[in-house]
Amino acid sequence: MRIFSGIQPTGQIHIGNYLGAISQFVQLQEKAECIFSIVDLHAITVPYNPQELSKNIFDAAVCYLASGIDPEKSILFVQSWIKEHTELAWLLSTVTPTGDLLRMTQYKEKSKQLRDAKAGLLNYPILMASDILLYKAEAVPVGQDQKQHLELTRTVAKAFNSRFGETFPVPRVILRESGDKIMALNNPKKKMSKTAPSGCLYLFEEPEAIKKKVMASVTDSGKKVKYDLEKKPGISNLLTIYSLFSGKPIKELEKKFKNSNYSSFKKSLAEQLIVSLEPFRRKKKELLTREVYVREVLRQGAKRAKVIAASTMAEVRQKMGLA
Ligand code: AQP
Repeated sequence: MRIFSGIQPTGQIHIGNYLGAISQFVQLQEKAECIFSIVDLHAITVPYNPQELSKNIFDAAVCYLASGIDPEKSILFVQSWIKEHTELAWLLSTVTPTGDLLRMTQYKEKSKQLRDAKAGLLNYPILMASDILLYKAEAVPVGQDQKQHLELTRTVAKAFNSRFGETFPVPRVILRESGDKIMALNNPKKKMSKTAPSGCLYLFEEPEAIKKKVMASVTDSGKKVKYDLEKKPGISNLLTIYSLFSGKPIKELEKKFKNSNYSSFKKSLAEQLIVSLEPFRRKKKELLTREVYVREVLRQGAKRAKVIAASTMAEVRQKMGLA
């Protein structure tokens, strides 16, 4: 099975990105052919600073490697280095219904915040479809927020296949059963999001900051540490995080904290996170001293990705009558 997924180099990676997406990547690389990208062309669909972007691309590579992506097992590369992504995106735009793009929740939300959203933001899901289809991926591990874009990718693949003949597998989404939508620490009704830093707990956060953020996280007025998404979204989010990092089922945690108040539960969660995130911090520090190695991983990854991308494009051009 071939897998594709990406992360945007739009700033520090938070535990939502890790639990929803990257932790799945690390497991999948053991049993599937995995291709992971730093999707920089997606990152430029909203206002950005060019100097920061190039630093963020390097940091995203460090993050992938520090999280356990093994370049011997997976292909890791920067999207914009492979020109076929943008070429295929243009070709796929000719089979993508405009109405579907206008209906995308992410476009609606982000364009509302921006006032003068650009065409790139509207076309974002076509580029995402091209990322996936270029490698003929059969499955795509993502967080819940990307599920709708994946559905559009499926529509695009089917439309292309029916117009030009069987070319692309119709990829399925792989969502984590729990952890596919980690909520913001300061607002459990909103997704933890890089664009809202005050609600984020970052993967490489230092112990003091972990303690401070977890202790200050928003919960409800009740007293019981119990999973109840409707009535206790804050505590439920913290229980999910605790469970995923400790490997203990939520039921077991509820039992453990049956007689505890929120404060001692949060203290224990902070301690768990400090221990669980330590290896990520250590690995990141080590990788930051090995810049040449990190850049070489990206170079080799692009070389391998290019072979697959070029072969798909030759087929697509020929099927579309462009050869
Ligand atoms: N809160 C989340 N819980 C679970 N999974 C999440 N993902 C993002 N937020 C959560 C998943 O992380 C992967 C990489 O995301 P991205 O870099 O493409 O950024 P994004 O989806 O736009 O989400 P961000 O990082 O929080 O940025 P903004 O601020 O733009 O919303 C994806 O698989 C995503 O589903």
